[in-house]
Amino acid sequence: MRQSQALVLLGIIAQNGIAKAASLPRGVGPEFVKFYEIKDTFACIAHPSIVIKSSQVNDNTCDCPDGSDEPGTAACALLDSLSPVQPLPASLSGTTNTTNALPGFWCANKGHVGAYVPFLFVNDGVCDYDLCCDGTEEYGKVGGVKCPNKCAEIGKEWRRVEKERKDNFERANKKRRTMVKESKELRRQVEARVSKIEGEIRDLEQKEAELRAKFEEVERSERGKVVKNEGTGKLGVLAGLAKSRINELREALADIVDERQQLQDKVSELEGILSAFKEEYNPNFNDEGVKKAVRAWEDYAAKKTQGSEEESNESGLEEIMKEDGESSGINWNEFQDEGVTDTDILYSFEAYLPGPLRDFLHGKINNLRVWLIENGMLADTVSKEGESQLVKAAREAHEAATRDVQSKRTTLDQEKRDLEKDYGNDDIFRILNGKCTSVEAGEYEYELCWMTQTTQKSKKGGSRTNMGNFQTISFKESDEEERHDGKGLGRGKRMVLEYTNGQHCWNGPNRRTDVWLACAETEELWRVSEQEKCVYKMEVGTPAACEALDQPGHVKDEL
Ligand code: MAN
Repeated sequence: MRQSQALVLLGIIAQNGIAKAASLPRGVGPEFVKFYEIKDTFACIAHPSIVIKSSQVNDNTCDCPDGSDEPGTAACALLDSLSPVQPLPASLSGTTNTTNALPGFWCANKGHVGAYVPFLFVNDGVCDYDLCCDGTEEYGKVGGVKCPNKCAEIGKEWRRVEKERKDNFERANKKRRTMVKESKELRRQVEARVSKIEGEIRDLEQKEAELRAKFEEVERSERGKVVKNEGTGKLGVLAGLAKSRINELREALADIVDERQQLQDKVSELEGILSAFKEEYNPNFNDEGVKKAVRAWEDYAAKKTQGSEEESNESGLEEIMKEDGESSGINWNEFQDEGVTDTDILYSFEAYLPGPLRDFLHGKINNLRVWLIENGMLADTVSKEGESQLVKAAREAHEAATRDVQSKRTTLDQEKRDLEKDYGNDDIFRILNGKCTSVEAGEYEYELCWMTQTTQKSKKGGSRTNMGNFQTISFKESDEEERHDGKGLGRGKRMVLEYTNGQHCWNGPNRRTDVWLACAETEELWRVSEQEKCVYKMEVGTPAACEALDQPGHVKDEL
């Protein structure tokens, strides 16, 4: 008796669509399990106020307006917002949202990756192995179709391909890390240049100020027709200019000597290594390469002992680099303090005056003349064309210094702008900056030059057409099938380098190119297409784009 009651109960459970034991209604995906728990009734997922009998689940009739009562059949496959209004007891308006609450028929695909199959594919007489390798979507045997479970072999092949992609992705990522290091080093070099140039500018500005003062002084003195200078007379001015030039050259020489010393230290270190190598290598091993290296070292060492010229050069350089003074180099005072002025001939009577009085008088006359000229009482006889050699030299020296400062400032601005430029995350495109990669497509050869411009050139010849200048980095959504060779953008967010404002297109816009990037081990311009007239799309593989996790080939651990 007890046994027969139990059988009846089992029969009831078996009739119900909703799972009464461990099993679920056919086609329910893992995230929807909670809606199909053991109950006698079923509440439509998007309309829980609509409750139907659990036996109506998967009975091949669409009862819920959201199709959730048919997870395992194609009964609600054609639900869409254009469907006629459903009679809905719980809806006051009588209208419903007719979007299906379920994404499709769930194929568990044990041994591979589970997936949803569109409801229309359920029992349509076709084995959809690309989505449903276990063949469970064809349980109706429509037209005698039965789909054997192929998950073992499909899953194995899928894992092999995914592993290969994952390995590729990891190698590409490793390359990216190297590129990041190289880019960082490039940035460091630019920063070092910036601080060096800033120092040089400070020195040049100081020199420029000195030369300006000197020039103004010379000019002022010339106006009064009395030349009085740092030293006196033209010779004094020229001596001053020559002195600063020589100091400059001496400093440059000192820098070069320093650099040479560093290189010599390195050579000595390498010689030490080779000498130890020669002593320690085992001549009994018949390694031709090692023997050759030892012989080469011996020849080098023999030649080296012959030349001792370096030292004498060394002492010559030391002598040149010594500060100028009475005992070395040029004694500038001799030239600057000569005590002779250009107007001494005119004013030679001064020569008969005692020294201090002569200087006093000389200064006063000069100042008076300058004052008279500056206040318009005496004609300024010195025009630029008619300026003396002395003023000319001082002016030119000052102008040259001004030019030097300006050119350094321009270089500094360029370097600073470069530091501020957006080279992408981790400055990654710094290392690619200016490098180019090309591909032939149709009648053109296309070229992408990183961070500068894109161009096309007809294979028949002619000049390059600018297809855009690098403008900015953006991100866009790609929705492309993944390719078997991995050379494609796939699906997901992709980095896009926008090149705009290229050569004007006849009857169209200025050319522009969107350079779409995907992660790849090597830099490669995969393909180019003209999306619309003079608007181009380049698809490019590069390790630089390997940072995003949704890149094609990136494997999530789904198994
Ligand atoms: C050239 C090329 C083409 C472009 C036409 C537009 O032939 O730049 O890509 O479509 O000009 O006239």
